[in-house]
Amino acid sequence: PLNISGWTVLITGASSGFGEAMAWRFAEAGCRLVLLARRQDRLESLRDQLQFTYHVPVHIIQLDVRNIDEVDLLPHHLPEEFAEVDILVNNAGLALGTAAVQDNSMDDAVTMIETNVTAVIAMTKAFVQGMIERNRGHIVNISSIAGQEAYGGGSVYCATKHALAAFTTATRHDLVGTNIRVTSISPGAAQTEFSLVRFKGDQEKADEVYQGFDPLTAEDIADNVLYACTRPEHVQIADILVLATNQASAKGIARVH
Ligand code: NDP
Ligand code: 8X3
Repeated sequence: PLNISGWTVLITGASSGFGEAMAWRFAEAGCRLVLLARRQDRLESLRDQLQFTYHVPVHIIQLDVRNIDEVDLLPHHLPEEFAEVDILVNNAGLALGTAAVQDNSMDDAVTMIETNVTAVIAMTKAFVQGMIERNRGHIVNISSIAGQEAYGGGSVYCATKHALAAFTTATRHDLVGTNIRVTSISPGAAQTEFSLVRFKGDQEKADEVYQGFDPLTAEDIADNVLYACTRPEHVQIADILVLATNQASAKGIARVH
């Protein structure tokens, strides 16, 4: 495998779930980390634990990725030792609600589109410029099975992840003559704060999503990201679709116990 020790990795949405699990795995691999999310207290505690355990440099950024003017300036505001981002993981994202199309909240729709799509376009533009100059880099976009199939009650979320799938493929086309790799990871049902956010803090409803089967964990997804990033330089993992064992499609879940 490729040794990524000393590489600089920027992870959006590092304050919980997949992003947090990836931070641990990249730290274990000896990477320098830039961790971004809105919840500063979570990031501070994660930074302290990572530095204590792995002694790697960690820089935290409190930012709402929907603030695309700030995103544009991010590469210029990073401390010098973190400025050359080698791996960008566009992970921050969310689903809000399970409304049918006639009941969609336009506020929720705009939040999902801005977070899951617009922000990824802005982050990619901001960081790919330096990657092209250095002819080195890896962009990992966290998509979803919802980027490959659409389901009732998920119209906007599925539309955002389908948009992300198209953006990821087009990004690969634009960068095909460079050494920059572009990867999409598409998880199925994974137990993180995702459902708690989707159901706006209703823990009972969130728990129901995972009842009766063993969902994926954040660590499973972090494993996939690390796998993609540590392949030899001539190997570009384009897309990984990863489901729970008792899952065949987004809603095709067998609840067996
Ligand atoms: P979590 O809710 O646990 O984590 C989401 C992360 O995104 C948090 O760190 C959150 O931080 C951050 N985030 C959300 N909105 C913003 C924002 N506006 N600005 C900055 N950061 C933001 O969920 P997951 O770890 O499960 O989700 C990560 C990604 O995986 C998402 O893109 C999701 O769509 C995708 N996914 C999840 C699946 C699942 O079943 N869990 C399956 C397939 C894909 P903070 O609130 O502190 O800003
Ligand atoms: C999250 C998985 O099936 O809820 O992206 O859309 S699903």
